[in-house]
Amino acid sequence: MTDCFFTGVRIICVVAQQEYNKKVCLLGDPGVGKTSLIRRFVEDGFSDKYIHTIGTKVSKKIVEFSDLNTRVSLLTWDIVGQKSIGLLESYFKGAAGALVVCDVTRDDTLSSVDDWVKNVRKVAGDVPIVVIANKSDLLENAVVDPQMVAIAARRYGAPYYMTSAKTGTNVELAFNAIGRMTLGEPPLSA
Ligand SMILES: Nc1nc2c(ncn2[C@@H]2O[C@H](COP(=O)(O)OP(=O)(O)OP(=O)(O)O)[C@@H](O)[C@H]2O)c(=O)[nH]1
Ligand SMILES: [Mg+2]
Repeated sequence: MTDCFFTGVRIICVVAQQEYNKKVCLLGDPGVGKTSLIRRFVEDGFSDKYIHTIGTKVSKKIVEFSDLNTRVSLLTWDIVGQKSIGLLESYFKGAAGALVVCDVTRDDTLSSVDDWVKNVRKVAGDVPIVVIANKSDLLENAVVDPQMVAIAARRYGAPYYMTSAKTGTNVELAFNAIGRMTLGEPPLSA
């Protein structure tokens, strides 16, 4: 909405900030770091303990895109990484986008990315995707080649980010990217 005021000398127009709520799902095999990425993004924290997610947890963080004069309440949906579609249907419903996560120390988690993208798009439609290759701090154990991540991401028209929930590297960038993409805007590059 735009309000205009006549001050006697000039007309001043104030464009009101736009506000949106967007649901974004975290997908990926068990243990890739979905819960840890959300914790880093929302609370700026990390724990080495692995506690399987049971049920669904929704967290909220407001993101400001000043260049777009827009605020987005990102509702991040987290569940355990099991692929049985019946269980996941209600989780995917209404998603405006998805962050699909693999673990750079486990090759099979990159192969699964394709299934996760298909499953979410089957329910939510052709929503924007961001591919995340997580645990980039574990350099000595890395088996996933960033080039392979790039090739996978290109198939979905998605950007990709090498992240570490442990150190925080690129986490904010990846979540901001999906936020912008839910508005139909391109992501900022890494
Ligand atoms: N070194 C390192 N460890 C990580 C990172 N992200 C997550 N972890 C660890 O990996 C394990 C699994 O992380 P979670 O965030 O629980 O994984 P998840 O994908 O939510 O797992 P499910 O809920 O079972 O699907 C935990 O021990 C985390 O501490 C990371 O970036 N670097
Ligand atoms: Mg979890």
